[in-house]
This record gives sequence, C-alpha cells and structure tokens, in this order.
Amino acid sequence: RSISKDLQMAIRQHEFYLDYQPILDIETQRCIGAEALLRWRRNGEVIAPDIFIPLAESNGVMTLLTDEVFRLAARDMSKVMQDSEDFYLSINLSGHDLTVPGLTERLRHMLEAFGLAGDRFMLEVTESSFVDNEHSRELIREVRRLGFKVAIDDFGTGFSNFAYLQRYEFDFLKLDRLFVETISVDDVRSNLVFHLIELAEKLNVQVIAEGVEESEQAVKLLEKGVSRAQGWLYGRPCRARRFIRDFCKPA
Ligand code: G
Ligand code: G
Ligand code: MN
Ligand code: NA
Repeated sequence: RSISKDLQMAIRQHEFYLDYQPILDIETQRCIGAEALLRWRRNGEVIAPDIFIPLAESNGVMTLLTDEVFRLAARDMSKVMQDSEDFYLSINLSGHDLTVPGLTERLRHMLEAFGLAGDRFMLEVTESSFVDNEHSRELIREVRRLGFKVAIDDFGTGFSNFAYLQRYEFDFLKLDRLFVETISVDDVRSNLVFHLIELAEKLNVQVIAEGVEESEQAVKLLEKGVSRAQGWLYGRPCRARRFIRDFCKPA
C-alpha cells in the first residue's frame, strides 16, 4: 500500500493525537496557553512529527492532517478555551500548508464549526519553511483579520537575513531552544540571544522563549523583557487530560 493510503487510513482510525505543552507568563507563572504537538501512535509505537510531517507533505496528505489537528485541538480544548478569557492554543503549520489555496477558508470554517474565535489560536510557521513572497504576505494578513495570532517558530535558525521580518505583521517570535540554552553557559553566545530579543523589540514583535529548562534562564529572559516562555522548567508536552488537570486549574 502507498504511504498516502497509510496516512489516510491512520487519520480515519484515529491514530493521531495531540500532546500539549504549557506556555507561561514568566512573571506570574500563570499558564496562558499551550502548543499542540502532533503524535502518531502506530502499533503501540509513537512516531514523532519530524518523521511523518515530511511524508505527509510529499504524499499529498498534509491538508488532511492539518484539518485533523484542528479537529483534535477543538475536541480536546474547546471547553478550556470557552471557560477562560484569554487562554490560547498554538498550532504548528507546515510550510506546505501555506502554499495550499483555501487555507483561510478552511480556518474560517473550523472556527464556525467549533464556535471559537480566531484570537484563541496562534499559528506557528517555522522560519526555515517560510517562503517570503506576496502570497505569504497576503495570507498572513488574511488569517490575522480572522483574529489568529501568527508566530515565527524556531526563530534565529532559518534565515541569515532578518529583513523579511519588516515586511510581515507577525505577532510573536518563538526564540529557538538552541539560543535559550546558551544563556546560562556562555556569556558571549548569550549576547547573541539578547541582540535577537532587542531586534524583536525594535520590530514591535513579542518574544516567546522556547526550551527554558533552568530558572536562571527565565530570570535573565525576564530582565530582557521577555515575558512568555515554554520549556521543561514549566512542563513537558503531555496528553490533554493531564494538561488540563495540571495547568488549567481555575484561578
Ligand atoms: O514535539 P516535537 O519535538 O516532536 O516536535 C517536533 C516538531 O514537529 C516541532 O518543532 C513542530 O514544528 C513540528 N510539529 C509538531 N506538531 C505539528 C503539527 O501538528 N503540524 C506541523 N506541521 N508540525 C508539527
Ligand atoms: O519545533 P518546535 O519548537 O515547535 O518543537 C518543540 C519541541 O521541543 C517539542 O518537541 C518539545 O518536546 C521540545 N521541547 C520543549 N521544551 C523543551 C525543553 O525545555 N528542552 C528540550 N530539550 N526540548 C524541549
Ligand atoms: Mn512550534
Ligand atoms: Na521551535
């Protein structure tokens, strides 16, 4: 059987699920959102997205898979989003998702079907998969008009030239873990992180730090004006039920 058929079968048989990793306000330690991370449970083994996303992309199944992500997210998290005033869910889009016509329409339908507002979602686009052209610019404008927040994921690892940032209305930059981990070990390299943070500030884009593992990193980030973070210090990705139990306690 083809990979395409296997993936479609896996979607129908509910072999995909989402893990959720908390995103915190560093200062108050309050959970303000979650990143949804897709997993494929196949014959008892869990397959990571780095393996199956490229397969889905090259076999024409990515659109179906992204629609499944939104279905799973809405199923797991609608109640949390409705019960809270500002909790948001961050969804990863692949570079391929941005090139398929009709993404805005699919997102609009998804919001209607689940009765959720666009501002309850953030869309993450990895810097390396991002194609800087007029189509992308218009797409970002359209989804932001629907209320979605848009983040550049893995910021700092994709391009050597940040000029593209000025041409887009991104809401957030997710500072890649590779930079965050230099903060406590290396003064020279951590200077680079702080320059990236200043750059974001000048461009009027907020920063979310990824891969925060030590409280010392959180303290330094907060000093530099970064107020949102995710990482093992706060919580590892986990299933919805556990996430809601551990991170969505009523205030
Ligand atoms: O959680 P993990 O480290 O395995 O995730 C690896 C990468 O897979 C993440 O950086 C993320 O960009 C990507 N990823 C996770 N879930 C999704 C998803 O639902 N859609 C897409 N396109 N990428 C995802
Ligand atoms: O590509 P993206 O940044 O979306 O993927 C995030 C991935 O990073 C997830 O697969 C998650 O498991 C992993 N991750 C999240 N927090 C930490 C952390 O604090 N340390 C490390 N080493 N990995 C992390
Ligand atoms: Mn991400
Ligand atoms: Na990242």
